[in-house]
Amino acid sequence: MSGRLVTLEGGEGAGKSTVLAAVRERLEHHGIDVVVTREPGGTPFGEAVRKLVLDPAHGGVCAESELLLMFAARAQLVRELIQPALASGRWVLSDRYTDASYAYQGGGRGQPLERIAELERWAAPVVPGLTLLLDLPVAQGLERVRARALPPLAQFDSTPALDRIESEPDAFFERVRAAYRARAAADPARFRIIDASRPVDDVRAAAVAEVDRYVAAVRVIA
Ligand code: Z5A
Repeated sequence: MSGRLVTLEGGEGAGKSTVLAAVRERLEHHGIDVVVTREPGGTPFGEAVRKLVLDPAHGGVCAESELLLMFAARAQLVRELIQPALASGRWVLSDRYTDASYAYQGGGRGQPLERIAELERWAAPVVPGLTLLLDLPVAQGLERVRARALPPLAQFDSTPALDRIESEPDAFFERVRAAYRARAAADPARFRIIDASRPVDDVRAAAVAEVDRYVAAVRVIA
């Protein structure tokens, strides 16, 4: 089998990190050699960009800068990790990829989708074979993230430590969710929507079942 790119997407607190290990294990169970990465990040340069772009100290960063930084990190990741891995027959499992730019910078910030598509064609031309979209109501996801971000001594300080994007208002995340769902509806062959509002074990089981179906389909083609 040749290499494939599998991506996990979703809004805040959807459970991507929680599901990632199960997806990786399932791919390995099928005898697939998997490289796991994340966005923004995944390379030393990309991780430095991640720190910069999520730093709440940069509250005034404009949407154009944010979009370009996401693609700067991604261009490096594609060339340094994704393309070499796929070329050697390995699979890549990424916690977020280009769909996140359509959702956050497109839906959330209102950047033109055609501009994002142009950046994608130029800087990140690798298309995922499977994208698992973990979808849940915004309020439920934010509740999870805010609970996680509470400091250890929350009885003395109840201000959650949120990054720059997590600090956006709820309406921003409603637009992000709508943009993700629109992308999934437009490309049902690639996307699988998973109801992430359920208990962790159910979400993991649904993700693993989608991985099984995808691997079986790829083996038929190969
Ligand atoms: N971003 C962007 O704007 N444009 C781009 O192109 C890209 C990214 C690539 C960093 O991403 C930020 O960058 C992100 C989008 C933006 N926005 N922000 N902020 P990230 O993926 O690193 O950060 P994140 O989306 O904020 O990840 P997250 O909050 O860690 O979400 P998650 O990985 O989906 O969730 P989790 O860590 O697995 O779970 C969150 C909490 O919920 C945790 O305490 C779990 O124990 C709990 N949880 C998880 N699942 C469940 C279930 N099923 N039930 C109950 N509790 C659960």
